[in-house]
Amino acid sequence: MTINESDLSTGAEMTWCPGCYNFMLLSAVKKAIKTISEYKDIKRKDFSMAAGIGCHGKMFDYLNVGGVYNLHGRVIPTMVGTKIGNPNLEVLGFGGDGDTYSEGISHFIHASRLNPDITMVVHNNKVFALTTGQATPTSEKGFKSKAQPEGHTEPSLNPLELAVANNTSFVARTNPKEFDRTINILEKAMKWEGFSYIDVIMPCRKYSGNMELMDEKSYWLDDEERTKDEALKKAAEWNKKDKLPFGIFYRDKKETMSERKKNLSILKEKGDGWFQT
Ligand SMILES: Cc1ncc(C[n+]2csc(CCOP(=O)(O)OP(=O)(O)O)c2C)c(N)n1
Ligand SMILES: [Mg+2]
Repeated sequence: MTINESDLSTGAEMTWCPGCYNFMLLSAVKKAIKTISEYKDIKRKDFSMAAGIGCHGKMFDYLNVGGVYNLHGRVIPTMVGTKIGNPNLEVLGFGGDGDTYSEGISHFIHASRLNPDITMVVHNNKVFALTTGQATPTSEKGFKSKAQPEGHTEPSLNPLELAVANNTSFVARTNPKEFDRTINILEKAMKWEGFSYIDVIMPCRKYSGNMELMDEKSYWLDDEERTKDEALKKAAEWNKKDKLPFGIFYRDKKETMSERKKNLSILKEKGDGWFQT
């Protein structure tokens, strides 16, 4: 039985600001889930999500999929635990840039090494939005906020460069305004076996400042495979005045966490999901 998009709505009152990019991302995620449920012949109960704390975390309130609403920064370990507990689940995570690249950065680094078959979506508005606009690791140097009235003094973290350098299995960037492309990237990430990471650039309408300018400098990468060096060069185009690449930067097909663990004698003895018993 296929999933209807209406089945994926909780009916909860939406409290995102009018025009927030999260509306488009939520809608793209629903479409991708529907496609993947048909492609993999799985049901709504076969999806599991983890969400962080912040505006992005409200995905948990609005997307009718089971899972865990986490502590700030702990989306990835929850997804990893979910996958270990039940390797058959299609595990999705929604984190913020503050959530993933600040408090959760160690989990992000280790996920690339562990390579669990999960899909991590980072709502990167370059700001702690829910707590009213403080700088995060991806905020640009000079970014002004109530907490940094003279401008942020620190340089920005380049998350895609970190991900590629760390051999993350699937690395992509999208913009929810490019709706069809976003759906396509989400679907490819969910089909990918391994740690799929998508950085979703999405200016917060209230606190991100001049991030809207990204529309003028955006361009899309072709679908070709890239070597690590080529992907690193593309990832290095970050905070450049005149260009910002989008699309799939890097794919590295390598052994997943489940594939490595399947040879453990305890799993051979007790089968998948032995943690549940
Ligand atoms: C452990 C912990 N640290 C800090 C907070 C405070 N806090 C709640 S939401 C938030 C901002 C989240 O920013 P981000 O992850 O970028 O998400 P956004 O709101 O921008 O989507 C912070 C710092 C918290 N709730 N828990
Ligand atoms: Mg944020």
